[in-house]
Parts: sequence; structure tokens; C-alpha cells
Amino acid sequence: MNIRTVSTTPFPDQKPGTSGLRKSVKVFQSPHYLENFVQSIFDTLNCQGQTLVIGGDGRYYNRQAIQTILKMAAANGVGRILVGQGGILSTPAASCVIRENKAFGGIILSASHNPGGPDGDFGIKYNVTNGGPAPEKVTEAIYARTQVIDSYKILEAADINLDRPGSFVLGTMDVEVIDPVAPYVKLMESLFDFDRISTLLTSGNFRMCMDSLHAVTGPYAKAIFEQRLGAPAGTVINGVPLEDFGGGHPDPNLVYARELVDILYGDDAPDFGAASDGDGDRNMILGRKFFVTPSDSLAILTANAHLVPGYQDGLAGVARSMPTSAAVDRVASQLSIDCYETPTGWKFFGNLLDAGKITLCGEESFGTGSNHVREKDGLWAVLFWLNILAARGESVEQIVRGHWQKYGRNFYSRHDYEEVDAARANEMVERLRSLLPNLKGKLFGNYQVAYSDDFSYTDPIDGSVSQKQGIRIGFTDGSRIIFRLSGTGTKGATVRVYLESYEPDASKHDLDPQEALAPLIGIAQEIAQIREFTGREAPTVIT
Ligand code: VG1
Ligand code: CO
Repeated sequence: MNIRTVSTTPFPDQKPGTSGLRKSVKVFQSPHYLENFVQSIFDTLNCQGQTLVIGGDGRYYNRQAIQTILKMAAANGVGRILVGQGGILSTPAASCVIRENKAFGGIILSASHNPGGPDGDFGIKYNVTNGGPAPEKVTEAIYARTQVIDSYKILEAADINLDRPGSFVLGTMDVEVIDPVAPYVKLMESLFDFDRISTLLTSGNFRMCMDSLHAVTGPYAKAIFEQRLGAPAGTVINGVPLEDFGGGHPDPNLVYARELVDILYGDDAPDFGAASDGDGDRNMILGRKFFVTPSDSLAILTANAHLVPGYQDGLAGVARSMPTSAAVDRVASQLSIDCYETPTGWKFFGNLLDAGKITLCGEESFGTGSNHVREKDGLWAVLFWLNILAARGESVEQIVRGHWQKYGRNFYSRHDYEEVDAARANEMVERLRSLLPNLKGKLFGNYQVAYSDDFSYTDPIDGSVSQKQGIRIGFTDGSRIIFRLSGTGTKGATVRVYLESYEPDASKHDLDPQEALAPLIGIAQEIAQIREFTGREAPTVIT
């Protein structure tokens, strides 16, 4: 065996963010950059003789990175690697494969919703034995290692053919190229009423459109909706994964999934529309001329879970990230189950899921999931909605409006200021922190501040503490404004402003959220001086 030890020096910027290490492709292509991070994973975790899972969202540099990682894994004594055919594994499918094979962990290559291609972004993320993103103590240890690394090991060998299933040997390591879709489809079949959904999709009275945005879910969505459930060919659009996502921004929201939005708001619109992101863990749900906010979606899935076979025995509890609206809290209280509030990022749900404290969880950023894997799961959410639609025989809009009538409506919106000057964004947050102690009791128009803090989370299972997770300003009527800096962007800083108000009066549920939230939007500007610090008159993206 020809193992080469290569000298290297640390890169200062290899600290994982909200979801792994994300940088431009160009940064990842600089000599030793990928290798340093991968060796730091192997140095931090003892993978000797263990099984690992590898796959990615198919974006530019996925295949090259996988070949490098395979050779480094072989040189570092990994026992066996399962790799998705073509280098493909959606994030939830990777989580499923890690769990099913009781693997030690996995490496996922993705920058999720960030654009791809030679001028786009790339990313790498380590998932642990439960199939979920590594917790902070692991990512911090990997980062610490990147800061002192002086060499990495790599096997001199030819590339593996990733394009057909089969077994290979690399040094002393076994490599199995596996079907990336089949295990995931099997898991979905075990949770949802496929017969009932199939009856709906083939009835002739119901049409759906699934937009895979030329990202990883194309083959999964075609296998599930068109082949397995019998929806007509063409139900899945943009279903061929492309290395640059066709030049698009693979983020399923009203701005970036424009084609789908135009179809669902056009003449002769189908009954149901959905989209997913680069790595398949996000989802957007649309009815005919109707948008379901992700926060409402989580609440509605919770309220209707008893209609779905995999969840009909009840939910242990639910969780949402702190900026996600409190719509699900109302359902949880009605069901008398616990509702947890975690920092942004799926890694914080892992302990609660493992401990059996929660069954469903979600984030305002188009992420929903359950205890079936340890990642958020886009197609799972689409199937959950289809199962509810099939069981209730109502439209998406009817279901959402009925939900608001029963529980009240949590008006919600997120305003993003992307690619702003990082130093100024940090100054804005620092200034906000300094204001926090004096805000309580202050009046802004009709709104009185009930509390203001920088969110700190103590994990109820292992006691670990995560601080500075977002500035919260809560008002006496339950409204909230939250300020955070993104931990996934790669250019400058992205300021996120989250706005929420509660409206029990059904006669006011028709308001446009931007109108309903207008007073809070004004207060956010007044308190944070967003325009002054970002130099922007308006947000880049409103969701
Ligand atoms: C964003 C979202 C967060 C999500 C994360 C990863 O993080 O706000 O809710 O968990 O992306 O999603 P941030 O730090 O940019 O706000 V994905 O689909 O990249 O895996
Ligand atoms: Co994603």
C-alpha cells in the first residue's frame, strides 16, 4: 500500500457554521484546503476499522472531493465506506443510510441552498452515529485540530468508478457504491399511506407539481411521485440534478423557486406544489394560489399527525428553532405535549430526538422533520402534506384557513439583508446587545417590550450551553422581533430579521403579512438602525 504523508499548514478559516464548513468552490480548490479539513475529522474521531457513509448533492466539485476523501479514508484506516452511486446522497438519505447500516458516521458534501458551479459554493459536513449533524463539541474539536494540523495522509491509487453499484477495495478499505434512492424510498413507504396518496394522485381530480430546482431530489422525487405513486410523467420539474443547478439558486422560497410559484399562481394552477433545496432537506409547500409558511406547516403537520400511519400513535413532543413562529406551541399545548425551543440549526434537535422527547421538529427556514432520520427532510414533508390532503379531502388553503380559525394566526416574515459589510453587521449586533438591558418596559407605538435578551440554550439532555444565538425582543402582546447573523453565507454577512405577531381574530386573517407586520418592521428599523448599518433601503429577500 502506498500511503503518502503530505506536509501542510493550517487555514485560519475552517470553523464550521450553522451546518458544516461552507466556502466558495475556489477556496475549496486551493491546495490542501479540503484535505486539511478531512484529516482534521479523522484526527478528531477515531474511525479506525469503522464504517462511514459518503455522498453529496451533486454540485460542482462533488466527484473530485469524494475521490480525495475515499483515498484519505483508506490511508487513515477506515474499514468500509458506503458511497452513493454517482456520488449522490441527499442529506436526509445520508442520514437514513448511516442509521440503517449502523455506520460510525458520514461525510456529506453540500452547500445546501447556496448556488453551485465553479463560481458557486461548496461545503462539507460531518454527521455522527445517530445520523445527525455533529454537535457543537465535535465541530469545535475538529476546528481546533484544523488550527494546528501539519500533515495529512492519502493513498496513492486510481479513482473508483462511482457510476455503477458494486464493491471495490482501496488499500485495505472496502468501498461499496450503493443505490442512493432505494433505502430512502423504503423508509418513506414505512411512514406514509402510499395507497391512499396514490389513489389521490391517479384520481384525475388532483394535480401536483414538484420542483427539484435541478438539485439532488430529482431522482428521489421521480422514483417516489411518478414511478411508485403513479403521478403523471412531468409531475417533477427540473428533475435532473446539474452541477450548477442550471445557474439557479436552489433555495425553495417564493423568490428563488419562481417557476413553481408562477405555475401555482397561474391560470389552471395545480392543486399542490412543492420544492426542495440543493441537498434535499428543505421544502416549500404551496396550494393553488396559496403559500404555506414553514412555521404554519410545522403546526399543521403536528395538528394532523394522527392521520398519518407513522405518527398515528401520537407525538412524544415537538420542537422548533427559536426564530420559528410560535404557531406550533399552540397546537402542542392543545395536545398536552411538550414544545422545546432550540437555537437555529438542525444539530440542536438531535439530543431531543435521541432521548425520545420529541417526534416532530422544524425551522422557519423551510425545514421540517421527525424522528425517522436526524436531518430535516424535504420530500418527507411533501409526502406528509399529501397524506393529510388525501385523508382530509380538502384543499391546502382550506386546511390552513381552518387551522387559523381554530388556533389563531401567527403572522410571520423573515427579512434578509444579504452580502452586507461584515464589520458593519457585527457593529449593528454589538450595538443591539448593548441596548438589551434597557429595553424592558419601553413603548414603541402600541408595543411595549416585555423582555429582551441574547438567546442562550441549555441542552436539556446533556446540559451543554450555547450562547449568543440571536437577539430577541418580545412584546407584551406576544409579538417578537429577532435579529441574527447567518452562519451559512459565504460572502460578507447576512443579517436576518424575523418578525412575528399573533392574531386571534379570524376576520383579520386575510391581511398580507407585510401589512400585518408593518408596525413591527418599523420598530425593528427604529431599534436596530438597519438601513444605517447595512447601507440598504430594503431587504434582499423577504420570505
Ligand atoms: C440557515 C437557516 C437555518 C438552517 C441552516 C441550514 O442558517 O436559517 O434554519 O438550519 O441554514 O440549512 P443561517 O445560519 O444561515 O441562518 V440547510 O438547508 O443549509 O442544510
Ligand atoms: Co439544505
